Amino acid sequence: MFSNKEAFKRHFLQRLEMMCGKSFAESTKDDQFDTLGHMIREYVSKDWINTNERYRAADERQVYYLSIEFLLGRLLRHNLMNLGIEELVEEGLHDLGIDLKQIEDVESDAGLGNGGLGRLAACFLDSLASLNFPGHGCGIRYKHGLFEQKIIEGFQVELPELWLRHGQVWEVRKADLAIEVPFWGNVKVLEENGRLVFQHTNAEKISAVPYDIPVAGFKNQTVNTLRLWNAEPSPFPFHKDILKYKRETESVSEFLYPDDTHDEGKILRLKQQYFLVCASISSIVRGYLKKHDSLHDFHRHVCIHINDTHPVLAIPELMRILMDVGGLGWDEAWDITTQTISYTNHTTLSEALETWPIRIFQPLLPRIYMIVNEINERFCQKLWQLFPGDWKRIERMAIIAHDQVKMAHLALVGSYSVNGVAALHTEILKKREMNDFYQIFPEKFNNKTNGITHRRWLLKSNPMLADLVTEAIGPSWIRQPEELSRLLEYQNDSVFLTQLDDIKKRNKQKLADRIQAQTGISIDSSTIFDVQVKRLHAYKRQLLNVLHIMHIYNRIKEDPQYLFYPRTFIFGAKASPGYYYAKKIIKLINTVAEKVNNDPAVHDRLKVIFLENYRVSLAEEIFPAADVSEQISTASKEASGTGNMKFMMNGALTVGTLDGANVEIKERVGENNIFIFGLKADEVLNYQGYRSVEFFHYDKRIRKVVEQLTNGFFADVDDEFEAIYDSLLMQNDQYFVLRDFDSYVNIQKKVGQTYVNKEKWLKMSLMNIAQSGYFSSDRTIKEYVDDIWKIDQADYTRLYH
Ligand code: GPQ
Repeated sequence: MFSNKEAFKRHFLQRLEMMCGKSFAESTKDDQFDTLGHMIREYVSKDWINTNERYRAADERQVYYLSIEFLLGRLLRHNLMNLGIEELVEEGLHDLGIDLKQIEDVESDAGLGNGGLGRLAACFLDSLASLNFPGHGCGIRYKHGLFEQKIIEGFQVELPELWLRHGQVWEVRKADLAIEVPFWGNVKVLEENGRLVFQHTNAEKISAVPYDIPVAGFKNQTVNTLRLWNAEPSPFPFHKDILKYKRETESVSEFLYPDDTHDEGKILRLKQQYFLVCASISSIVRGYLKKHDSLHDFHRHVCIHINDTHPVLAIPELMRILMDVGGLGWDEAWDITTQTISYTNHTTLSEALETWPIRIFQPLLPRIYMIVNEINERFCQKLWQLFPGDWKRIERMAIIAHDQVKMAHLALVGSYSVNGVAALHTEILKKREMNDFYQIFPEKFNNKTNGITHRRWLLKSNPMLADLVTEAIGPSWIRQPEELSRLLEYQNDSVFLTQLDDIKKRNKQKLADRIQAQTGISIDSSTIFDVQVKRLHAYKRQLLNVLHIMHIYNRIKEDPQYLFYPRTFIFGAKASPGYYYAKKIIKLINTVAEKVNNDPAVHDRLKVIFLENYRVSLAEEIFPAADVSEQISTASKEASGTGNMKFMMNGALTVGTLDGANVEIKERVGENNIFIFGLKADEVLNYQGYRSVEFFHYDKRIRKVVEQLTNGFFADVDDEFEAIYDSLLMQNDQYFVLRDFDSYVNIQKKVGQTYVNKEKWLKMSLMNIAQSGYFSSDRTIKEYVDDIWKIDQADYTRLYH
């Protein structure tokens, strides 16, 4: 049906009438999207089946990437592109009077994630498939992904997100493959033939039903699987209150990250984690046993990767299956488990490391708790042998301590590989946060600097730039992104640089049009587009950006002649619904925007835009239009960042601290092609005697902006920003905002001065694009494959053409 344009048109019209029961003339955009989506899904089926058969026959090692988040975004154009039928479909639809762009807009983002961690998982799936690796995702099919953000009078308001409202064209429900997941109940210990047998009795069972989404590689006929589990009532529930049971069951896959301030929410989150793990591992084992008659060699054929600690129960769950179902003894089960599981850590912030109170864990997962307890006992014994009498150390390192189960410790003990997500981050893990563990398991630790799929973040989202690149250096960069470095030949080519400039201008104008349509605010595309888009968090320091804007505003007001290259500051950020402080920052950004945008005194020089509901599809419009990329976290706090890479790949210049992957970006582009400022990680980590009030007293620029938070400067919101004021002065500015203020103001001045020199700016921009190939997730995935998963590459090299 996609063999040529005419055949496509014919099939499309036929399918549309059959599916929707109406004529083409009566059909809506939704109908057209659905029809096209179903056609594509069916089209991939053949390759999907073939891929699975190929993997089965080759008996290759397969990877399962377990993640509580998969932030996929939209899939229509992505699939068309990867299947190599984009042009044909676009033209065919055009003949029928349909604009593919409009059809694309019908699709809701699959927003099954929060931010970087979930988007990384989505990029990895794309790279795995595009490189022909047998790697699949396992996640949860949340009914509601991350909330939809509305800004009302400057405040964030959260609405439930309804991505499944119109059904999902990409998924295939496989009810026959459902798995029963047990919760609560008791464990009976029996003795059978001199062996202990553990029976989980009186459990409440929830049915996990898989919905499979095909993950098509880039023009290579490989189609891997993302399996998302849906929670449904078990077909044979023995339950007194059946309605309550149904409600409670369905709630397990209802929301991503339910509010966990109270026990009820905590239980739900832990339930989700076990639900994901139990269903995924059971289905992996079931598949494995189709080809093998025992589990002794399981680890030779299966890798289970856990994306942060949310799926760490994979460790005791695999132990349980190996022992209770497979009949293996503890030692063998432990050997297999610890050769199967690998783990990625995504943060050094200790407050972000998960722990669960025993009082919740034990009753909900009685058998799993027994196993964790045993792992802990054995580990502590080992520690005792290594460090006899060092109680403090053993207490620090124990998996269960102070009535809490520490998930990161379980991950460190039960996996064979632990990786950080950028060089600096991994060093901090080894030297500080996880140093105790590094001392006893140095061989487990390794770094895998994050990456992004250049297919979505350049080829798809910035077609004009992608075409220019291909015209210049040919298409090889699409399969080998490091080839982008050949663009350096064009550094002194003024025609090329002018084209680069022209594309940026057009992308900026497109974003300006969208902003105008959405907010009614008109912005000038010849100003510098200075962008900070990411989750809202104190450590990411959106506040530093805002205080700088307030300072610029003050400067222009004091001195209308103040030399300042006109700028449009653009923000996009969701705050976690329970994160009071983050929500205050959103209100502050919007309040500053309101004031600045309506003051004729700064009219042509300063604009502030807060883009509502930041998400993958919006991000794809923003990165191509950015001049400046704000990566200004307090050094040592951002594990890697991945937005930084997307900006770079689209030619924006980074204003950043030496944090996360910014360090490696700087190494690649050289210090003259990036704007670095602020304290370094070791300075932050070893800072002695910081007193933020001193900066407030001695720097009058700081005093002025900080006072403006509460002195009636924003007339109608007098006490709105007290919490922010307090964080800076009363709580001694934990994230060194005031400490880095001066350095930030200076570097921003340099940004403005550099931009004036258009040619210089364009050369810097080109350098960033040219060096961005390293940050493709293809490189990252190859490193995971070579160093961690050790997948046999024989087949892949042959197929990778
Ligand atoms: N990250 Cl722990 C998340 O997006 N969510 C999380 O819960 C944790 C980390 C991010 C991290 O902050 C970024 O620096 C990384 O680039 C990203 O994970 C992917 O590794």
